[in-house]
Amino acid sequence: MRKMLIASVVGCLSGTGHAELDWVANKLVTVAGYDGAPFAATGLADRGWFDSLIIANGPGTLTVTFLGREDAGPNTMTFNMGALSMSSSIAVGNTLAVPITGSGDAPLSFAFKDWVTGNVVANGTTPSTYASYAVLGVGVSTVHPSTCGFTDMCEIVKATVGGKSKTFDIVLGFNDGYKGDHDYDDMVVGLNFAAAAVPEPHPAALMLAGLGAVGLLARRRRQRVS
Ligand SMILES: [Ca+2]
Ligand SMILES: [Ca+2]
Repeated sequence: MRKMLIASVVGCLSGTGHAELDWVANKLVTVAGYDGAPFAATGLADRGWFDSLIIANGPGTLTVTFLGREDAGPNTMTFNMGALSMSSSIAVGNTLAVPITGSGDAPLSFAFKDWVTGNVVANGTTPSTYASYAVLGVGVSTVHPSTCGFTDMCEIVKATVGGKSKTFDIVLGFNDGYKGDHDYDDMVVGLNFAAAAVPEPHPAALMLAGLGAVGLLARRRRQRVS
């Protein structure tokens, strides 16, 4: 009994932070010829939000999962954040963990790079070249809670990776600098954000009540002993 009371008091002192990625949608684009093989949900995406701004409610950890690439004559692509980088030549399902240290809402400092054309596209930018990325699916968002209304969007967010079901906050498709298509399948990544646990204030009265109960138990124990 005493252990339970102490646990409940301690439990009041900490809580899990609010974990999510927000995004500010740019214009809707049609995705032509999406094939991002060998990602399980490919062939279904037919639209996305061009160069939308992705925002983390930091601090926390961003997990980037590689979900596929163009399967015909792919260029080498990377997804970069600071000194960390993920290449499009790795196996589907590989992840990159990126610590987010800022507090409050802040745009993620990522950039896609096409190493053949040299095009670099950063979060929320409108590039001067053909290269760009699009939000292909959204699982969690307070800014656009209803954007999973398209069937294809929902399916791509809840994908199968390595035979296991996996859900992503946001799925991004990068289109390389080649001017012949706009298929957004040249490098596809899934983003998940886990906010760091932060202390939450709790009414002092409840904590005092808990401590009082502990004291009462101790006094009863002393009475039993004596
Ligand atoms: Ca392309
Ligand atoms: Ca392509």
